[in-house]
Amino acid sequence: MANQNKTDIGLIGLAVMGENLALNMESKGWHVSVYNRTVPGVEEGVVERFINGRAKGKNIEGFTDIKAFVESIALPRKIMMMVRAGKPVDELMEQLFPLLSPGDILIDGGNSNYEDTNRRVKLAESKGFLFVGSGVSGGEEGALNGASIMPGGSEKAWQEVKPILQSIAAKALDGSPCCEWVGPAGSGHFVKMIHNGIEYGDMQLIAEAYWVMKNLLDLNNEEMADVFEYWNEGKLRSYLIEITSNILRHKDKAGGYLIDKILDTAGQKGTGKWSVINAMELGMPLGLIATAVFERSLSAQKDLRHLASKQFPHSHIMPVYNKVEFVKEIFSALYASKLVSYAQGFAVLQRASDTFDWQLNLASIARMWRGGCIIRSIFLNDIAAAFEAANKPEHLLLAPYFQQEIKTLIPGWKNLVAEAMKEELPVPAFSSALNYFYSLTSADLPANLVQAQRDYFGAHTFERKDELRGQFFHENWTGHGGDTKSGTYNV
Ligand code: NBP
Repeated sequence: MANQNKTDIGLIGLAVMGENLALNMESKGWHVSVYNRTVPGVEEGVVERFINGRAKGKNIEGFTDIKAFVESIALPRKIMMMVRAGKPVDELMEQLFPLLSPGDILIDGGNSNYEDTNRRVKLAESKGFLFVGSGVSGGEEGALNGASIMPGGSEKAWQEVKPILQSIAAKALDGSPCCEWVGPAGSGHFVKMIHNGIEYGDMQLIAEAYWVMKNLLDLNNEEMADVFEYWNEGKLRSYLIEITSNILRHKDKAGGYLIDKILDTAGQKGTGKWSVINAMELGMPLGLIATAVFERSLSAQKDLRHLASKQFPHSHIMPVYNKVEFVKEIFSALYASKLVSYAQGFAVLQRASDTFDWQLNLASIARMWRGGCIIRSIFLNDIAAAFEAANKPEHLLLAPYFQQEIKTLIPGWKNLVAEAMKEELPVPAFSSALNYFYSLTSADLPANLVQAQRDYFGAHTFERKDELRGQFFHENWTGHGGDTKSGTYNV
């Protein structure tokens, strides 16, 4: 590379992501410096273990001294931090600042909160450095062989980091790297957060499809795996559908299906929750992801569910279904609900872009998610195409292609939800999506009554159908209330 003595990039944090990213970079021809904090007696030897192990014989230099590490990197330095999100990133930045030169670039590849990234971009720039907050998706495998990388922050850094980040990114089927500049400030981490939220939604939807097949059709694991395998050849083709089929077929050492032995309590690390909190802050519906997050929380209340199930045993009519036709309805519910989830997620991205003036390119984001990441799927091609159309749709579901798709899916989708409700089988994400769809497509909703109630008890005012928009009225509903209005504001 350009400078024979100095390295091209430094990487801090040799846990699972950092190690694999360093190896990925090296395999693309980059000369890499690595550093890991050494906690005496606990983490001693992390760097040595890597250098003498997986990095042996490779163009990777290991450092246990942070100053020597920084000095080993060519100017302007590019230093990628792959450490635990939160305080560790701030601590590391404080350690690095005195060692850096003007124009050096810090890249945070961890799952940082985008508001932290907003703050860090400003802080680094105020000191003459550049800061890139980049979501990285794809886990261990993606880190090693190609991840989906979503960088945002100091735009001046992009030309410098682009060759390295694009070289280690996954490639979509058309060969384009799943890494493009997202936008300013914390936009890269915001996009990664919504990616993770969508991942929660996809997983819940697939779980519901599995649950309906198992409980209403009595399909066995192999039969369900066959259905997912078949779906993976069509419009639902995606990483998560593919692994679901593999999971259903998997037998443990004792010879039984492992899926039947796994306790039904789901964990979470918080990015789904963050997506929902931020959507609420922006005043945007993100009901499908919220449902997925809450279903994980409810699943974790195993003892309570056990107790409640004894008191309210579900009654099943158990009609005999035409299995082939019913599987088609499950497909409709899954595909339509997935469309709703992505439409909601992209609408949140658009609102964030407008609110924070990020100028997000939604088509480019959809393309970045086509490879490397957990939600990769061919369906993202259609989303990119919809956002690239000359007449950009107001909402993804209003794009001509998706309008047609939804129209063909509605009969099966609503029938499936109705059947599941009659059989007392929970399908919260399928039905949340259907309710959102019906609300979205209702010119009139009962919010007039909500406004009347708000005005009745709190003088919160309302607009009228028979007056111009933007005028707010208060009614003296009881005859003994005053005329004083509450201020109009949104929270
Ligand atoms: P972890 O999230 O488990 O973080 C461990 C690393 O952080 C170690 O290298 C540790 O150093 C370092 N670290 C900590 Br903890 N505190 C530090 C401090 N104060 N100063 C310097 N270093 C510190 O590792 P990971 O699973 O590889 O994930 C790295 C980042 O990537 C996280 O933000 C994670 O959310 C994100 N991410 C992870 C995945 C995944 O699949 N695991 C996928 C996508 C993104 P030590 O060895 O000295 O303790």
